[in-house]
Amino acid sequence: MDKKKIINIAAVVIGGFIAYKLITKKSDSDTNNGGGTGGTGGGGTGGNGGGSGSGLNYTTLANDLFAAFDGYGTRESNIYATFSLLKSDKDFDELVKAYGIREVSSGKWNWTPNFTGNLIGAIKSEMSTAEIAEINTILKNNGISKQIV
Ligand SMILES: [Ca+2]
Repeated sequence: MDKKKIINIAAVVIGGFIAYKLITKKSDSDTNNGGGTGGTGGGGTGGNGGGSGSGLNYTTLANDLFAAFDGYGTRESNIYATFSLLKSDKDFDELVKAYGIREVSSGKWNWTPNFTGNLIGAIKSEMSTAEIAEINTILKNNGISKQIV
């Protein structure tokens, strides 16, 4: 085998390899045609959360309670009515949160000092043990595990 023949064989092998690559490349590009679409869509916008559940306006309820405490005496029936609207522990917690810390006047010229504190403290300041027990009964009957203690 002389050198010329080896070169010829090499040329054929290389030529064949190039031809093979060209064919392979063509078929690659054929299969790739039309690929790569998709990917649009995406997941929608996701809704607006769940609302507050009971639809109660806790600020209004807290204001009603404050009005019932403030000044001379206490409007107990208003307080019972407000607590009877609560239907869950969350309602109770939200009401306490909405009330925050307030100063309840003991009444003009009243020697008793004003009470400043949260809802639970105001109830204990304004109401008797029996009245607090009445509120706790209302809470329990409404399926609320919280109690005023
Ligand atoms: Ca009062």
